[in-house]
Amino acid sequence: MPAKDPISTVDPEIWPFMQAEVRRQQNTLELIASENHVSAAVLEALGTVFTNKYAEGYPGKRYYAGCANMDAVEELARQRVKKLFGCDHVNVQPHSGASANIAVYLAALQPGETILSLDLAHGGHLSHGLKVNVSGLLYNIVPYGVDPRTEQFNYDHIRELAREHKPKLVISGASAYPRTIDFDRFSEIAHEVGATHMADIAHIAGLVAVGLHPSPISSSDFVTTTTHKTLRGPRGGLIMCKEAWAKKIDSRVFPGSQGGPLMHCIASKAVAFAEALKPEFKTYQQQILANAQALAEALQSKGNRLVSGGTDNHLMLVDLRPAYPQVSGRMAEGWLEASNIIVNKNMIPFDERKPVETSGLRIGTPALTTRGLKEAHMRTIADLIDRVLRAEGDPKVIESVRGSVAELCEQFPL
Ligand code: DSN
Repeated sequence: MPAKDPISTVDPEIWPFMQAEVRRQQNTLELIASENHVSAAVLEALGTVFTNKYAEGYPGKRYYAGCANMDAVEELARQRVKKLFGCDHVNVQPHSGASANIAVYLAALQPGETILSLDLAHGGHLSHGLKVNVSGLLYNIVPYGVDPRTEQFNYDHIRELAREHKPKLVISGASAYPRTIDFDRFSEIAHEVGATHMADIAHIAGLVAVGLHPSPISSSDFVTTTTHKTLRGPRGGLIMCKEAWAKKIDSRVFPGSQGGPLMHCIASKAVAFAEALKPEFKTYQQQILANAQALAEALQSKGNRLVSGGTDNHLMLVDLRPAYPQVSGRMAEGWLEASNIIVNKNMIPFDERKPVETSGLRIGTPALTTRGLKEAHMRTIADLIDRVLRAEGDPKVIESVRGSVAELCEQFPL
């Protein structure tokens, strides 16, 4: 429906910010590993009248009348996820990845029971056990980290921790881990001690969907993900599980932890899943990986140290200490933002700086790959990043880099 009263007229206060955000996204290089640019169709679905409807319950079993179209859309979304990932059961209602994880905890655990999960400071996620998150408040968290030498998982050590602490739930998955995750090994470790295994594939869901990263679907008990990172859908979450857990998972999402589903988001998720089922989506994921390799190699060739020595996926972690000992992640993030290159500061394993300062940068390629940038552009970007960091934020260098960024952005309109 064309807008009769456009936002610019109805709310002239908010409209300039919306325009400014369009310009910001167009005029910056987005390298935050968890962000992406959705298609026009995904965006259009978000702004539909599905937002007007309450639809508590599930297809065929709603608490309000008038839900026939909700049922059809949610069922389509579910069928598409099943096809995409090959799972037994899926719940597409979680409002976010964190909400999806909470629903799994409510299904798999009693308060006070133990979760074995990756330390946030080693690349984990706050919903996997941060003290001030519901996961850390309700459950006993035993963290595992990466090996100090390889900066990768040491599965034997994780197994020892599982044997010692007897968790009820083992969580795999990360927010800042550049290497392939052996999900089957995590399942073995969990099942050996009588625990269940939840794989949170939020970052790598797109890669998993097209077979470019091993899938946890067959070996794990629960798989959660967000829908907006490499999967390139709207902001949201979902849970996949074995049939035996289906009823419990559904009841822990609604009414356990959520009320009415966001049906406009579910419609938009369905559109994104349809896009992900197309052959072009695999080509896109392959290019994400090729771009990440090119960027990693170019950064390394300029003397930057990458945590674990490189990347297998869509992201890399730059350890700033060897090349720029005086530069923290916070400083680097700020100078790069001033240059219109958007990355995020990130803890590196065994970081001596505080989380607000950090010694690392996390850099990912999904968003720029969506815009059409290829390996040669990644080499240019590595050069621009390196120039800003070596100049320690010199305004003249920032000004010059902004010019190069503007040229690149113009070549690749959103
Ligand atoms: N905030 C997300 C990330 O950047 O990885 C995780 O939820």
